[in-house]
Amino acid sequence: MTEKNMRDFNDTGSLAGAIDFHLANTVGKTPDAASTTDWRLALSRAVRDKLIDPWFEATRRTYAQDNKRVYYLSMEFLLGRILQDAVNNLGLEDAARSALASHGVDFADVVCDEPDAALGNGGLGRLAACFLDSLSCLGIPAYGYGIRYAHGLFQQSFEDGRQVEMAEGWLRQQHNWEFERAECLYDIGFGGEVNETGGNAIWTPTDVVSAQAYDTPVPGWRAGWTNTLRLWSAKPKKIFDLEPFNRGEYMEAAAPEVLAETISRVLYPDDSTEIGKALRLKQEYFFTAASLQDLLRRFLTHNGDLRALPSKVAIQMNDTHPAIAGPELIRLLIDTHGFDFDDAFGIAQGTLNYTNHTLLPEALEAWDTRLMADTLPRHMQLIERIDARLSKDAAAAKATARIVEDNKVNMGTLAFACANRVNGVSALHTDLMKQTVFSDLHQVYPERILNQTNGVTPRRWLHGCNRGLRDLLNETIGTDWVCDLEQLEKIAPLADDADFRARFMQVKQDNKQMLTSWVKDRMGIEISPDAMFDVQIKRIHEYKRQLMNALETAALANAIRRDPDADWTPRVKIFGGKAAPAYLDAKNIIRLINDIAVSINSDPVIGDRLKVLYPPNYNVSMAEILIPATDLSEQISTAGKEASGTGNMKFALNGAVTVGTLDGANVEIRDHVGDDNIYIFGMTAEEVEAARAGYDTQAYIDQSPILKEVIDQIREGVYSPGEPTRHWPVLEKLLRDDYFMVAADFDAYWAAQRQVDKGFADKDAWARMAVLNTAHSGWFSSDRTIQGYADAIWGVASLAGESK
Ligand code: 26Q
Repeated sequence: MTEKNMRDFNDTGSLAGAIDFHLANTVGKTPDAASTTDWRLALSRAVRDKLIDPWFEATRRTYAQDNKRVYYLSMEFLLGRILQDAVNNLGLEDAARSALASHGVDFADVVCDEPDAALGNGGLGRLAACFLDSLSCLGIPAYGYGIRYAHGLFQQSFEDGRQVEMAEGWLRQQHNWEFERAECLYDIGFGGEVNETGGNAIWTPTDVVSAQAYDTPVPGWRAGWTNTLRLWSAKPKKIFDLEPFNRGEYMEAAAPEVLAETISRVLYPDDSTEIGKALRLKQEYFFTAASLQDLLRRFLTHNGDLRALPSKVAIQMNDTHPAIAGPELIRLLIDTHGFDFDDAFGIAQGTLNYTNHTLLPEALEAWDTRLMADTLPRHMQLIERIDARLSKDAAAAKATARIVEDNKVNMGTLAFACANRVNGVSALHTDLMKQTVFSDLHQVYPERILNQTNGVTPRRWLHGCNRGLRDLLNETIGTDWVCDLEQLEKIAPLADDADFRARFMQVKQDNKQMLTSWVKDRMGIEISPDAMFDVQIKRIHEYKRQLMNALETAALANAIRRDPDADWTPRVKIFGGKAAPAYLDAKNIIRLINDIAVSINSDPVIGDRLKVLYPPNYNVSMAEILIPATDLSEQISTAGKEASGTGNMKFALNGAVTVGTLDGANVEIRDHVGDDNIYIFGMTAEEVEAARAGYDTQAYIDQSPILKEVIDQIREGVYSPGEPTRHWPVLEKLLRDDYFMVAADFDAYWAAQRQVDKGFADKDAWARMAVLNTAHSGWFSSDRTIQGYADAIWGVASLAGESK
């Protein structure tokens, strides 16, 4: 950033003037008529203006230096709110606050008026958003590519305890952060047939839609560097068919528009179930093909020879959702640029990389060969050729690995075969990749798999969401931690300093007080900020075992009722998360949790010793409120099933203690914070697999009187008095197929929770643990993760701070 810009940034007067200007000229309101939304739009415009120069400057430098660039292809970018993040990154908070205050407007109200950009389901999409932030913070020239869904993740409400979904509509309000690129359009074809002429394949699609670009600037810290997130929106290729309209057939006239726009209309709400929907495949190809055309065009304006592509471009495929990039890039190289298959494959493979985010079989994408051939006939031909190549390599390594099997195209194998590097997202997950799902491929290409443990951006997940802790850290160790998070180690010695511990815990208490008011306002429930706040927030999935938490909650209520005067550690259990609309078992668990909450919260014998909350519509913004106020972070997935987790990192960073299994990145969190500062319980990944043979749920229940009592109560309808059979499906599933071993781990979980009770009762010891969790969490910055990708996968360097 130039000095002049820096001056502008810090100039309260200039921001206030810009807000007034935009309120009048962009929003068209006078201050006395302006609503909170009007102020938000005016402030957003004023802030956005300040991004423009640094954005142009970064773009200019990227072009001037012509260094290797990163393209991050992701179906999901779970950005959350943008305004506050931009204000924080630019250091404009004080200026914005006072400018609005001079009009009697509250900054926090304005910031909270913005709807979340919820273009993602959960971990994978939020990771992509953290990566964008870190790429900009590190000054790495990069583009995010995705889909501009008109409707993000559905909104959740509860009716009678049941999840009800409503369409989300973030674009119904003015969206201030993007620049529409009406001129940036690419044709995307579907269907049709392939004809050979003179040895050349000519694909003639039956349907063609346009992909139109929308650009959002992504500012790094103090806008030292700004990258671009380019999202594609589907538009009809032909503007409008006047003929049916003139005949009065208005629906027919609109049909092509509707069909085209359907492609980018809505985010699929399933986060780990392969549903094989044709529209989903179209979405995947739509954004991948548009992105590849766009990046090739950019490459070719500077470079004549596509053989240099791997030295100038690194493409990261975020899971298999963009895995059609392999065949598509090869197709473009052969059919448009005249390469032969082997050369095209070599260029593509040198350019592409693949990140795997799950080993759950139901989440591994596989498309019917019929659907693939119908939708993308030329790609199906190329997939067969890639497969033939793979099977040759496999035979040489005495392994078997095929892309096409049982009339399915296995997208994980395709992505792997077309990638230069393949990575897992935690140490344990990467080991399991090598041992299980990708063992054959690992044998064929033993150098290809590597690990890059996930991370989270400290800008949003500490600096942005936890003002109290931010200020305490700034005062204690200076401000460099924001972009160099391992500096947090400096507070580790202060865990022994009673004064610092008191200040640290006062911050936590203040955050809990704020959450207490929020809960009162939102849910009308009174909780005590002195209780332990015990939080499990994430998508509802059987492997994440919210059910185990719910059963433990009910068991704890039983224990309290039996002996109300014992020395209980008061707890507030908070659940948050959405279930995929078609995932009935997960929805049943939601209803059970809500029923357990009603029963416990209305029991005067239990009182303040235990409260259960399930605020609806958990999203990024809710996480930003809950995480800083959490004492206990629940990370209790069946070992071997959670690839990494990133919520676990956000909690530890904000001084929560984890109760968790040795799964995903919990293992590395334990390594960093130390055994004494985390509660680990349950079977290891190896023990889980060993326990599968002859697993008997009923036997585990019979051995555990505590669990058995709760199961019996649920069966008798204790939590659904008007309808005793309501929760039988949950029990039936558990008894028939406890695949995620809730029963086997229950007693260990219960015991760990009783240790947690004791731990929390010792205020000093708990404060020590909390401080050390923050102190030792610096490694979990996504800056460290991105530096790892830059060094080991992409081979790119930072341009920030380099001479112009
Ligand atoms: C696939 C096919 C059809 C429809 C939907 C999907 C689909 C969509 C989203 C499959 C998976 C996802 C998302 C997966 C996900 O979020 N995985 C999480 O990724 C995080 C970041 O690496 C990890 O921390 C979590 O452990 C992992 O569960």
